[in-house]
Amino acid sequence: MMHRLKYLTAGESHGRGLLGILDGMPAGLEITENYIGDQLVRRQMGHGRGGRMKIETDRAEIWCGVRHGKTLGSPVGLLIHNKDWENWTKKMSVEPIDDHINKVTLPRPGHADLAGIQKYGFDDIRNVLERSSARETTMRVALGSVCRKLLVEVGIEVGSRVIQIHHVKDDTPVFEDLSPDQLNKIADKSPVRCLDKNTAIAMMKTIDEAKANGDSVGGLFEVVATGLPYGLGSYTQWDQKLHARITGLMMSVNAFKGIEIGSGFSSGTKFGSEVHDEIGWDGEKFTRYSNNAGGIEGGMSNAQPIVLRMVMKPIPTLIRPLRSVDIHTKEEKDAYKERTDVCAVPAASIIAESMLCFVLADALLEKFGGDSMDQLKAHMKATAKY
Ligand code: EPS
Repeated sequence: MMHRLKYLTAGESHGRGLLGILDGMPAGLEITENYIGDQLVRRQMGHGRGGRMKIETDRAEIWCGVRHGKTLGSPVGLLIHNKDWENWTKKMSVEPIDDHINKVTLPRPGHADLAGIQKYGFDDIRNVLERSSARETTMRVALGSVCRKLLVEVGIEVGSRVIQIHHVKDDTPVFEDLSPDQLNKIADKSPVRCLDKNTAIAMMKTIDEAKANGDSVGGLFEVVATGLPYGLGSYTQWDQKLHARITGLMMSVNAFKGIEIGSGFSSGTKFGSEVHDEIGWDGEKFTRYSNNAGGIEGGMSNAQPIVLRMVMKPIPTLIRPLRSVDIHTKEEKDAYKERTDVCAVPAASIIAESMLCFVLADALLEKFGGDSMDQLKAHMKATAKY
């Protein structure tokens, strides 16, 4: 789904750390560990997070691809150490060990556990859960922030906010004159990344109640991007379509179960005349009277803000576990439980921002090209239409 950029992550949740490579970035992009670190801090926040986030202070080291603060055009390599590793050196030892290690044998409904052991033929669910853990999204946010920096340099901003936790909804519309950066500044001050203070309090109460019941909750969030030119993506082939590329990357994130673009599912209950965004002319450029399309028409950006909504299911590790079966004895027992998050929806909104940054940077480089930032900017100045 990526055409010009490539990225790969590696690493187990309680292993030494996470590795990431981003290939295809042009030379001359200014990037620092502090810039990446600011995004990692945002991913660690949120009411309802578990004990792990108290242990980690996620920080990405730039190992390669950058010299004197600027990208070289070579692959950018990042490394994030897991602080928790020191508590897991035996259980997660790379070398064979003689000590007895308790195996995880009770698959959690909703997690990768059962399908994972069947697929790989493991007798210990830990071999599955270490990599399938959402810990991996730390590296996605780190690499995604390099893409974000490229977008910022050409005037594209990406932001998000939480609009629902369990049954508690925030119906506050985002004002048109609020930029994604301003949206993030307000949302980041809320422990649940929600714009309305009273709704945020109700959301936190719901999270606390779920915690008291040994349960977990999911929710919905909105992601927006502004400053886009016409024509990212294309209508000419299935894998060129911008919305297919966005949804492909978004749905690769743990626990993301659905995505809407613009007016999304609600457009199924409306007439065409109510859904499609009428076109105007302001003397210099085309304008729109609405943005129900969410910034994408015919698989291309249409110079309007991209507006997406995603749903995250409740995290499947439950402190009051569901029924399961021991993979060795076939006895019915409660599922495996371990330290977990009651709610990770605020963090999920940051991960979704990062995924959108990958797609937009990729589509931008595909359309405008350039081996360096100067070339990319010159190509955009010469041909981009807004
Ligand atoms: C996460 C780290 C994990 C979990 C969470 C996300 O750390 P640990 O397993 O040590 O508590 O907190 O992942 C899950 C709940 C899951 O089911 O995968 C992180 O860094 O975001």
